Amino acid sequence: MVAAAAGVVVGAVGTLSGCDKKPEKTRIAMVVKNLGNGFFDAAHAGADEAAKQLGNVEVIYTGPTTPSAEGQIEIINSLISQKVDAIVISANDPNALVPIAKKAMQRGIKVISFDSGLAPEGRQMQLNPSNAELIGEKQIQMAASSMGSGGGEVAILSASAQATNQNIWIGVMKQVLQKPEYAKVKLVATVYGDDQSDKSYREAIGLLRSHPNLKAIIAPTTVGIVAASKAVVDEHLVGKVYVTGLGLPSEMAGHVKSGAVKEFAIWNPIDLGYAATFAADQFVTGKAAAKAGTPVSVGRLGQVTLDDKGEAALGPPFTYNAENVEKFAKMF
Ligand code: RAM
Repeated sequence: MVAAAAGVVVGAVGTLSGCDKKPEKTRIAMVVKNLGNGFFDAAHAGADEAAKQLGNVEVIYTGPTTPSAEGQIEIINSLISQKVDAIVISANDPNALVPIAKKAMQRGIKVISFDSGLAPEGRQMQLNPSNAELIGEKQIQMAASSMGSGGGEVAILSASAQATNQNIWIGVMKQVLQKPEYAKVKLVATVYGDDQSDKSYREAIGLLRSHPNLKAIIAPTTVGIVAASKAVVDEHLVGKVYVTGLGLPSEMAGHVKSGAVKEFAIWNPIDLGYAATFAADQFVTGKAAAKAGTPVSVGRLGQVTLDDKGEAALGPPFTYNAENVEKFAKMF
């Protein structure tokens, strides 16, 4: 890896060396929200697995240091001049990246968004980890069952304010809270930790101090859920405030043990990175097309079908608790 511009790191592999000859390998760039996030490290491992299986694919793993659309725009510009074959991106903003993504597509680069999507006009396909309704509802269910039958105040600690995926899930959560069975669950605040550990921790402490009756924090981000759990432990609120949301078993096992978390959920991030990379190669080789109803192969995971918005989804999220978290902590 080399620093290509202030605050932006671009993988150095696969640059054209002095001549205009196109490299024989298919180069797929995975652009993540930001580097240093264990969730995306796992997705990267999945991308490498797909590349190995496909044989002729090289993965360029890259992303800004902090999750911003500006950082990703700069990176995509550089990938366009490197003439990569495909960009697989988890977008920091659904709309701000559309013009640069369009430019990439005009130059023949296939653009697939995964995890956090781009608006339809900015990509050939969006691969969701799971169905958004399921993900949103699951988190409300977990918070309600952690709080018990009396319900109480709940707050959301999200990633960055423009993140496509978190904003969709928060929208679903707000709708689910209208259901009569959640009448006693009251959402009192939504704050943003920008998928940065320190900011997420500060926001969590802020929630705990400004809402003394808070009974649960839902963090629909693997970075936020760790920070919120630590804040609950540090404020001596274990047993009074429960944290739940989306986390990596490897990062959460200790917090299930501490009692800050009873249960949390996630899908397999290795599979998600694998499937997105495999699908990108299908577009590069002309085996897949951006058309509703079209099946796209995702290798060992079978195939997905594009809906009328060009989206497809993998399986349902899985729930982790004291009984199974250690086992999965070894995987991701
Ligand atoms: C963080 C990122 C990612 C999200 C997971 C659950 O790692 O925000 O986009 O899918 O959490």
